[in-house]
Amino acid sequence: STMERTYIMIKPDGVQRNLVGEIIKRFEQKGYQLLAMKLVRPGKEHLQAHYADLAGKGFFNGLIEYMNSGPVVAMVWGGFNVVAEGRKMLGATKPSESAPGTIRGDFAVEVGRNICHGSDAVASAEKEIALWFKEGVCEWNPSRNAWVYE
Ligand code: DAT
Ligand code: MG
Repeated sequence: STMERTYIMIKPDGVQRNLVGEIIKRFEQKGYQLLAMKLVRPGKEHLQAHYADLAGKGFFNGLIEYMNSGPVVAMVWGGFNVVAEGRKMLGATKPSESAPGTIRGDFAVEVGRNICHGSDAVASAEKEIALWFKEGVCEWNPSRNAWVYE
């Protein structure tokens, strides 16, 4: 579709397993633009707000415990169709269904330890960016854009 922004997060297991650089590398090499990034441990209330849509699920409490177990890397990436393309790069929610070559397909085994998050739609991306980056993001014009976009 169009130029978009998405919220990408490296979950506590991704941080603990030293996959931060690997995951950032894939988005950076693809040609997407880093707009914001921080290492944070925001607490349960914030994580419950992030996953509010899943509050009725049986795995919700376990999900919040897992997400609260250590710092996460919160990022905003921009680019053409980056919401859907970013989800493709992460792979299916269940690593057992994630294709090899995707982040989850290459580095994760279980759904409850799937190492990364990506917004599922433009509207939820904007909601998540507002939740995680109340301070706003960084506006800049990458000089490489002329070599990524025609
Ligand atoms: P995604 O992260 O691919 O957007 P989701 O929004 O449906 O998937 O769920 C959010 C997270 O919750 C997911 O990354 C891992 C966890 N989760 C989802 N389904 C689960 C299940 N059936 N059992 C355990 N954890 C699950
Ligand atoms: Mg989701």
